Amino acid sequence: MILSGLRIAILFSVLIPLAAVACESVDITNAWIREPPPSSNVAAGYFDAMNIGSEEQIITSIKSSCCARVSMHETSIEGGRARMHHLDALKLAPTEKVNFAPNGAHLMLVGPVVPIRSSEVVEINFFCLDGTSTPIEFKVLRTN
Ligand SMILES: [Cu+2]
Repeated sequence: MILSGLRIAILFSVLIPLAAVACESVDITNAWIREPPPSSNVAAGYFDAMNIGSEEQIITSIKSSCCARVSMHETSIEGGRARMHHLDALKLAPTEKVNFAPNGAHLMLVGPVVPIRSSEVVEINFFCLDGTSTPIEFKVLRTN
């Protein structure tokens, strides 16, 4: 009996922070930035996001001291050409997973003020609609 009570207490201690801090119920994994050419003023970041909570979550902005500007972009093919569009927000239904991946949606990092070179780590903050945020470490990877 004592043991099962303890188990319940542990369970609640795990679940309550997720419910209380909304952005923490967005699980961000595989966060990485493609190392840009040395002369480039832009870089692209990628990640997988999953809503592990029970309510819809909306990522409303992404900020980092790494760069002058960070925004979410999606890519579409129009007339055989890839075009980027600004994404105002990213909505995630419960259990929904989205992938920001090469040739698709990505983070656009403009005007880096820190070196975005392979083996560096760049911290990027995800902000949710309720004002909470979660910091994510993006690894810079060389792909060529
Ligand atoms: Cu872009």
